[in-house]
Amino acid sequence: MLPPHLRDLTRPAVMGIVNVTPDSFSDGGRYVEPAAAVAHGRRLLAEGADLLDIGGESTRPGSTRPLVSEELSRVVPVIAALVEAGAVVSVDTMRAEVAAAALEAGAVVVNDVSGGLADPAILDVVAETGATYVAMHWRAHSHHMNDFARYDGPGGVVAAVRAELSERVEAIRAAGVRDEQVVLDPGLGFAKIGEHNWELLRDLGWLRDLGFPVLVGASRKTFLGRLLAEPGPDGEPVPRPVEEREHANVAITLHCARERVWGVRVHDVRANRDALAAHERLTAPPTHREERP
Ligand code: PMM
Repeated sequence: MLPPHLRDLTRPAVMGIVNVTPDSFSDGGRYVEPAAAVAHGRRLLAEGADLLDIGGESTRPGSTRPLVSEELSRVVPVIAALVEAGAVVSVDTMRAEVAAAALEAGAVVVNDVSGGLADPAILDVVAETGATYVAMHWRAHSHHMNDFARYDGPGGVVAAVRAELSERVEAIRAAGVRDEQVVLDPGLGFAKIGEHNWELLRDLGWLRDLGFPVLVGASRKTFLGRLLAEPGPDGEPVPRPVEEREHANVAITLHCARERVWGVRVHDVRANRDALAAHERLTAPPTHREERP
């Protein structure tokens, strides 16, 4: 289960991303050395991250999977060091073996982008340990996920993602995981084109209504790059570089706050925490009566 202080927040929890990978689309290679990843995690903590999401497998479109041994050696030492530094740690993995080792090293959240489809045994690990489990909407591994970005049935992408997440909830329950352990995520960019992401985000009631806390990960994704594209020398639109997409992401974070989302998964913790501080202050009940002139 989530630590109590993260269950009762009056704003979305800010999950800072630490990708210990050579090839993530947003920050691939920058934190592949354990010491660099730990330093980055500490920086995100100092900026106010409520929890850190540590991953050793890139899910960028087209990427190939690391060996289990590679994934383990990337994430476990970084998790241990950041738990030691006082962080609440989530492990971003689709593998039961990695989830088990990460929990052993002190992680308390398993963030599984496949929602238990890639390695169903991960659900047994979650059931046995009582860890919090983020189940994201997913259809296929990254090397071919774009082939599955079709939502032609009635109700389009929203109806399909809701139905597929509901099926995952049934499988998660069947494995013995308790509802209090579960968080759901719409999986922006995973077997989805930009239009699908915007449709899913517009009004998150469809997801909230499933009855679980919601996590949203829009940070630096391709659909924001396309939104902010400008014409290049040949007149064709050039996507905004990954590190220049944060203002748009912050707008999505504020939308998530209004939509009563439980958490946002972000690269730039400072920018998102600052925006949420202002939003919280604006929406809090007044603390004092206006003074008379
Ligand atoms: N996106 C990425 C990786 N892990 N986990 C969850 N729960 N939700 C997401 O949207 C998500 C994720 C890919 O982004 P990255 O390469 O910047 O980490």
